[in-house]
Amino acid sequence: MDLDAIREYSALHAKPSGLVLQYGTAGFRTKAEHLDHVMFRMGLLAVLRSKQTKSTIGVMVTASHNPEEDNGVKLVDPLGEMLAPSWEEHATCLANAEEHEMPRVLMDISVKAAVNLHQDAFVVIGRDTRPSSEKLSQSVIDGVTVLGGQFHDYGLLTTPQLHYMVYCRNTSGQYGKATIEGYYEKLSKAFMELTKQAFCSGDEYRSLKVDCANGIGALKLREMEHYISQGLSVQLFNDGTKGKLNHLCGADFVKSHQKPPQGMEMKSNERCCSFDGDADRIVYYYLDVDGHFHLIDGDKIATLISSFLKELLLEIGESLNIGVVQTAYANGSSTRYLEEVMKVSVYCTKTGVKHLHHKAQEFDIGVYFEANGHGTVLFSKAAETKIKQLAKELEDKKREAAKMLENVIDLFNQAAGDAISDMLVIEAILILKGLTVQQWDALYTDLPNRQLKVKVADRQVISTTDAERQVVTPPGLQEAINDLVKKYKLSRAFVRPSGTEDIVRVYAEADSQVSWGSAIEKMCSESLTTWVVGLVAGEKNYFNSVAVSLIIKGLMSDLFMQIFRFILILQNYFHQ
Ligand code: NG1
Ligand code: ZN
Repeated sequence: MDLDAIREYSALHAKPSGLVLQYGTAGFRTKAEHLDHVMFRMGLLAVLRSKQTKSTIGVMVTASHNPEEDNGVKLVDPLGEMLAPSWEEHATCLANAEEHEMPRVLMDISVKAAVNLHQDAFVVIGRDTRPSSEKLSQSVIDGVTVLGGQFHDYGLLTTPQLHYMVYCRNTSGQYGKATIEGYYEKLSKAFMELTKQAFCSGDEYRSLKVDCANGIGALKLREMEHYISQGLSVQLFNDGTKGKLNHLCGADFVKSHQKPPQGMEMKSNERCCSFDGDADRIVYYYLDVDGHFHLIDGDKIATLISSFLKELLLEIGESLNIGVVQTAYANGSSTRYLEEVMKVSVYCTKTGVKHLHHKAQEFDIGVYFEANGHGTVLFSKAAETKIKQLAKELEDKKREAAKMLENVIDLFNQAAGDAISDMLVIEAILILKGLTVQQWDALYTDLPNRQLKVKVADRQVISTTDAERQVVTPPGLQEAINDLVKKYKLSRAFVRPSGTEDIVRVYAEADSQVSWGSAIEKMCSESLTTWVVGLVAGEKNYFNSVAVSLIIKGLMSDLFMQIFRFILILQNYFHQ
């Protein structure tokens, strides 16, 4: 390790002193102008990780659904997975080391992780369309080269495409060709094979409107369009030619506001979907004839996919086990439907795809989706081999089903949740089953729910257990939630600190039959008074329990939202 060269280059990417960042749920994320040193250092770290694993490592420059001014970076491990937890800690230490300590911290990491510094290193880099991404990815490259690593810069890629490239490179091409054409060819071949036997082929099934969040998804879908045009016609909106990335559009906006994105022309009953800014999430939606908006989120995507897979398995007569993995944000109706109607096993993990991915690997077929539309399906090696063998051996209908499964395996991105790949799987299923978007939506009815962000002085005062469904600290908060929840039918609420933003998230859902009516105003104002009193008296915890109380009591009320905004304004006032 040439420490002098590292020191010299690092000075060109100097860390603002005192800045502390954490490698969170999806790497580092903050305002782009604070990230130059982090990028350089992640280039260094990627080289160490590559040497240690003797594999290609990925570095993706993106802040996904966050505003255009933000950026972020995450490392991709050899099989296309998220970085191992012990290396997340190394990443945090390295990013936060003050300038003069950085070379020592780098050495410490290589000693702790037993990195053979003589080993070769190879790093692949991708970036999204943010204005800041190009320069930041150059800083990553500086980090890689100063430590003697080789690299390939893919330039503009969706996040899941970079995961795919890493996976291909570390399996000697067995998973696919590590080029953008290789990706398009693999997916489009599987999609066309899968849909060619489809019975129904009316226009209604073959056209889809896609909101690309003004992000990378638009560029990549446009490149891919002609590969799939015989099976599906996509009409792109928010393609980045006019609007701002993720602004009033994209999967995160649609899911959290439960309304259509701006810039999309929707007619009733048309099937529409939204990607997020780096195209690893997707949600569907439509307007009914009365103009009501219907959201089809990750939970319903998981349900559609698992019922399709289950039918195919029944057809071929194999009892491969399917597990569906969700987080606490999954709507209670989806969990009930999966367990009680479809009779599949459902598991809950902590938020963040790395947790879901890990759990899904335990099954022959692991279906995982976050409610926000981030997810994929994993097939174990044994299941894949078995399916391939059956596709050769079986006859007639059984063989057809096995072949379909074979194509489904190829169509899913097994390295990471992927909006393009998930979209093609969903479209294929709808075509094959002749399902309209309304019929899909009608599988079950979501419980009304709300998710809010709350700014607090220190989000770390909240710690949780039981896959984030129970609060451990501060004391008394879980009891307050329990007291509220038990008053309402099918209700559930939880609070957890975000891993990607400096906020606390509050979630609540309850049966739509609950009468919310006239008591809301009174309850809200009572709670507001109590909260202000609590805050003045220095009871920091009070805000959270009151937020839950408000949410659960006022679930259906616009008035509630107004009052809640008022609370936030007041809270900021008290924090000044
Ligand atoms: P945090 O900020 O930890 O809640 C959010 C999403 C996650 C995941 C990550 C990474 C919710 C409630 N949380 O995490 O599901 O997608 O961002 O992008 O949607
Ligand atoms: Zn994303």
